[in-house]
Amino acid sequence: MNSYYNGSSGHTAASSANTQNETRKLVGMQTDYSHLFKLLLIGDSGVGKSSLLLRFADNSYTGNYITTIGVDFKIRTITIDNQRVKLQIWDTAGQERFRTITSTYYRGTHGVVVVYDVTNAKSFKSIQRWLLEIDQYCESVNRILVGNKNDDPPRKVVSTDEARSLAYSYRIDLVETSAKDDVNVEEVFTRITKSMLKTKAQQQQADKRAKEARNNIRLPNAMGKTSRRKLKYC
Ligand SMILES: Nc1nc2c(ncn2[C@@H]2O[C@H](COP(=O)(O)OP(=O)(O)O)[C@@H](O)[C@H]2O)c(=O)[nH]1
Ligand SMILES: [Mg+2]
Repeated sequence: MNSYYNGSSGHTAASSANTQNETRKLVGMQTDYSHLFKLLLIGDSGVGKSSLLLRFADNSYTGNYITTIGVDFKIRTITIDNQRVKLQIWDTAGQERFRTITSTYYRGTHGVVVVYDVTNAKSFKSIQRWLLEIDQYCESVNRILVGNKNDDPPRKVVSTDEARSLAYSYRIDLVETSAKDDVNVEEVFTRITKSMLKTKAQQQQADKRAKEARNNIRLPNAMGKTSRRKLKYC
């Protein structure tokens, strides 16, 4: 089944997935997953974002540029530590060429896969700019750096060491992949999903502690109202 959704309907699909989940909970029905995460693929045009998504979601590959006009996301559910995790993975519809990726695309995101092409130095240079953009839109989000097209050693111009040191300076993981030869693609999504699960558990703990603290002390603010500040994520 083709799980791509067209244009703006993707948002409807995303929110309707949440609503469906809520409805199922209300009527006591079982969902086939315990967690739903939104992931984004970000990076220069041509680095292989759509190819990575096709490989991960459909286990297929095409040697052509994939025109993703009007495309929103693909879904795959994976199991980690006995937990079913549904990943809703969004691909840019080529907007990255015009640098017009907007806050709408980032909204509600739990994780971002930031991709460069190991055979293209310019795409690696862009990484800092992409990371900056992610920071602008998301206060707290899991990120992973991916060096794709790592399947033709003579053409490789971004060394693993160079990429590793950039990843280290941003405190993020680096994985070198090949969507073409299916190398490390599962690894990328498994790793970031583990991080998202960890973050979610930490947030739930923090929320619980904050709730307990609020129940103990309610500090009035200048307007005499009780403050209920909530952390904003994406
Ligand atoms: N050698 C090689 N080529 C790849 C790989 N992934 C994608 N490509 C090619 O790179 C081009 C751009 O890929 P695409 O997925 O459309 O890039 P996007 O613009 O980032 O979505 C296509 O010709 C792909 O076949 C890979 O892992 N290895
Ligand atoms: Mg694409």
